Amino acid sequence: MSKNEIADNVTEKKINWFPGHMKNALQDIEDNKITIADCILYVLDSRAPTACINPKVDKIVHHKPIIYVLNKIDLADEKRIEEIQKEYEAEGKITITSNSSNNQFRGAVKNALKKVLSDKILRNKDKGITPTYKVLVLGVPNTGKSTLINMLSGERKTKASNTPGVTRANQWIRIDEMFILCDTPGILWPKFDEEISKNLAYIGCLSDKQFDMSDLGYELMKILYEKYPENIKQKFDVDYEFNDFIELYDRFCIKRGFIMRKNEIDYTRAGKAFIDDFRAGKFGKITLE
Ligand SMILES: Nc1nc2c(ncn2[C@@H]2O[C@H](COP(=O)(O)OP(=O)(O)O)[C@@H](O)[C@H]2O)c(=O)[nH]1
Ligand SMILES: [Mg+2]
Repeated sequence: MSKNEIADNVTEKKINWFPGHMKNALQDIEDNKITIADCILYVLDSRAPTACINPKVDKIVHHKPIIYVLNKIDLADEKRIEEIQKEYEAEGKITITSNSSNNQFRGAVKNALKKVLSDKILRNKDKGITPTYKVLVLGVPNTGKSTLINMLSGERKTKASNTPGVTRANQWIRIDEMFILCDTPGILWPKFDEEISKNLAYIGCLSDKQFDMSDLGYELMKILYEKYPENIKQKFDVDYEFNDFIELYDRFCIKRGFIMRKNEIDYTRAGKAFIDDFRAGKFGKITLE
């Protein structure tokens, strides 16, 4: 198949995005966790934050205070995130930025929790009680929920991994004398719009097995070239003329040495490598939305 045909192809295969264990976890959150939670840390990936907002979760948590954590800020376009924060705040959402891998964000996240619960904390203080507040940590797979809890507690209390779907059971973890946090498995929803599913795939929230990596890598590079041309030009020393992006993409593949026998380009290996590079931040700080 030529790259032209690949580009015209639809990337997704028929996929069940909402397997039984996610359905059960969502039910458990709805039936048990949400009633006792004082507030929610809703962890989004700053490279595609709006794609991480789950319409199914929104329906069940709207009556609790929610802090939208724009996480992985170290990999994202901070200017664009400032704009997105303004858009969210105009909708009445409370937002903070975070890098779960960096302890320096601990204070800011805890302060946001204290702020969002300030009325409750004051009322309890007047009554002379200092309860432990319960915080539910939600988000699609791989946005950094477990890493955030570990960072806040200062210990590795919950397992983090760069493969989506590692946290299965809901676990409560004490982070200090004031808060206990519940780590939840990432929850998706059954039907995605195509752009949302691609954005979630690029940032690693969906299983790669569900995608044709050759298509996914090509489409990502095309988007990056449109949105962040300088980053890509610098990375690949683009100083030559080209007619369309397909021609340029072939040059990227050749430059990186993704060639098979008979001088054919190995699009699968190239696609996967470009996706890995993007996820590792090798094309710079990028936000896709
Ligand atoms: N660069 C960067 N990586 C992060 C950040 N937060 C989490 N990660 C990484 O993202 C991957 C998924 O993290 P994890 O906490 O398991 O996500 P969860 O599925 O939401 O619990 C792991 O490889 C983490 O090291 C962050 O703020 N910045
Ligand atoms: Mg986890």
